[in-house]
Amino acid sequence: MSNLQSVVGFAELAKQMQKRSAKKGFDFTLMVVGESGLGKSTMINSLFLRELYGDREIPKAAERIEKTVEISTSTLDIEENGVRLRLTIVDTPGFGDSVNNDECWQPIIDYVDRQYEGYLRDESGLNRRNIVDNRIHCCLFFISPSGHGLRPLDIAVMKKLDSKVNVIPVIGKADMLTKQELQRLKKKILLEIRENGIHIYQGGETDEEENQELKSCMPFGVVSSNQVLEVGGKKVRGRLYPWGVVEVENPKHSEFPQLRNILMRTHMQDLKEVTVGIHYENYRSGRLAKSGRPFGDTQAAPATEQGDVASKLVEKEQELERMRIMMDMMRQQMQQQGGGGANV
Ligand SMILES: Nc1nc2c(ncn2[C@@H]2O[C@H](COP(=O)(O)OP(=O)(O)OP(=O)(O)O)[C@@H](O)[C@H]2O)c(=O)[nH]1
Ligand SMILES: [Mg+2]
Repeated sequence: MSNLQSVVGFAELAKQMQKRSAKKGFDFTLMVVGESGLGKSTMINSLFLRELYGDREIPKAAERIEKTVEISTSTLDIEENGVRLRLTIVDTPGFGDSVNNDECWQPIIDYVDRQYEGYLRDESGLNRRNIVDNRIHCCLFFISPSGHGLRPLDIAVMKKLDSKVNVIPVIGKADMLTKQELQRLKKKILLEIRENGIHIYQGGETDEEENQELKSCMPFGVVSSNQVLEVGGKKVRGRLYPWGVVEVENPKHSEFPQLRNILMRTHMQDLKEVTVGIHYENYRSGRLAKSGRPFGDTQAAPATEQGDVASKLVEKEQELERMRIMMDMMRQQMQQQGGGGANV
C-alpha cells in the first residue's frame, strides 16, 4: 500500500505529455492592428521574422516595407530545445488615413470571425482530427505616440475587437517620446481604456510575478527597425540618430523584449486558453443561438427532413427483423439435415 504512490507515477504521465506536446509542437497566432504608419509591419519583419534570415543580410526587398494594403499572414516554424512552435502572424492594413473611416475595421472583424467559423465547421465535421486552427490568440493594438491618448477611432475599433480577441495595447515608435512622456501617455491611455469600458487582456492564472510584468508595462512602448547596426562591436537591430542608437532589443530602450517574453513565454498558454474558453465559446454560443444548428445554413432542419430520417430508421429495423427470421429458418433447416450446422 505504501508503495502504491510510486507505482502510480503521475510524474511519468506529465513527462509523456510534455514529450508528446514537444513533438507535436505548439501553435500561436498573433494579429497586429492599428492606425497606418505606426510600425506594425516593421515590427513583424524586423523581429519576429529575423529567424528566417539568421545571420545573413536581410534582402533589400524586406528592408523597404511598403504600406500594408491587405490582410496577409506569414508562418514561421521555430525550434527551441527540441520544442517546436509554429507562429502565424496576421498583418493588417492600417486605418485612419482615408477620408471616411466608418467601418474601416469591418474587414478585420470579419477576418477574426471567419477563423472562428472555419474552426466551428471543422469541429462539427468528420475530419476532426486534422483541424487547422487559425483562431487569433492575441491582437496587438498599435496606438500613436504623437497623440494625447486614444483617438476616437482607436476607441471604436478596440471596442469592436475586445469581445472577440485578447487585446494587448502597444504604443508604436516609442523612440519618439522621452521616458517621462511615455509614462504620461501610458497613464492617459489606461485611464481612457477604463473610462470607455474597453476590455484588454489582463493576464490569467499565471504566476503573480509574471502578471506584474504584464501590468507594469501595459501599454508596451515598442521600437522597431529593419536596420542592423554595429554597437560596441556587436551587431544589433536599431535606429540610428545623430546622438546615438536606439536598440530595439534593449529593454531600457524599447519594451519589445518584455512584450515578446509575455507572448512567447509567460502568457502564451493563457492567451490560448482565454481564446478557446471565452472568445471562441462566445462566438460558438452566439452562432448556435442564431441558427439552432452548429454550422451550415442558418435554417433549422425542416420538418419533412426529420420525418424522412424517422421513416428510414423504421425501414432499417424491419429489414433487420426479416434477416433475423431468415437466418433462424436456415439454422433449423441445417439442423434437420443432420449436419449440426455451423454456428450462425
Ligand atoms: N521612429 C520610428 N519609426 C518607425 C518605427 N517602426 C517603423 N518605423 C517607420 O515608420 C514607417 C511606417 O512603418 P510600417 O511598419 O510600414 O507601419 P505600418 O503600421 O505597418 O503601416 P500600414 O501598413 O500603413 O498600416 C516606416 O518608415 C518605418 O521605418 C519605430 O519604432 N520608430
Ligand atoms: Mg503595415
